[in-house]
Amino acid sequence: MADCFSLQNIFENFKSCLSDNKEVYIKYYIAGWRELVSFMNTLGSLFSFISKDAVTKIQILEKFLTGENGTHYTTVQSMVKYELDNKLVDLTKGGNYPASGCRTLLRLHRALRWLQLFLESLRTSTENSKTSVMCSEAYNASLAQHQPWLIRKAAEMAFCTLPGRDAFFDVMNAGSHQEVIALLGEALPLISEVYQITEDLYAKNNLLDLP
Ligand code: 1Q0
Repeated sequence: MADCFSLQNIFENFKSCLSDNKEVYIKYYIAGWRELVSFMNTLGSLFSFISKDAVTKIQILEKFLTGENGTHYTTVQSMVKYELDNKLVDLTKGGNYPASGCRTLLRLHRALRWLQLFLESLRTSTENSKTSVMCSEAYNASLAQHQPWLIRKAAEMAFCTLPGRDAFFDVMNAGSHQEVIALLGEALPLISEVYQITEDLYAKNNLLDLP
């Protein structure tokens, strides 16, 4: 796994996410997450509860995408419209659709905010910066608000085992540190755009708090 992973692959997928009229293709969105998960799998077993959950969510979306109503799941925009028009989304707990596409993608969307913050702090970090600190700051400013105490503690424990900044740059497998930083600079605006488009769409449809 570690051998075939590269930062470039992740970014290619997020780049392919955006259609000409700025819709977000679910196919590439989940392909980007698959790459991230394969990277996370190289980080050790303390991360496996995170990657398992991410894989479950990816699989739910894949199933919709390849299912009989798959054409409605081409983009995040078409999914939101289809699921809302057909009342396939639980707006409160305890309904018939606890694993809708909308709520499942929302979980990955929140994690994308974490990724954006974390990569931005990696990009602007200095030799003395600690990945564990960057990671947990990004987490506290994003995902942590949506997660219970026990998960937050388990996540914090896993973050403490992250490799140091230099080793981290190396496993990203994208050349020298300068090259990694340059690549991050190119990629972050793309990730931010995908994030913002999804965020605006969810906000407009009152979907940001789906249970
Ligand atoms: C580098 C370290 C990676 C750290 C990942 C930070 C995310 C922490 C998330 C911890 C919680 C995961 C456990 C499950 C939580 C679920 O309860 C929650 C909500 O779902 P639900 O169904 O209960 O309502 N699920 C989630 O919030 C989804 C979380 C998905 C996280 C996916 C993270 C994938 C990360 C990949 C590694 C990124 C490496 C970054 C550097 C890459 C550079 C090339």
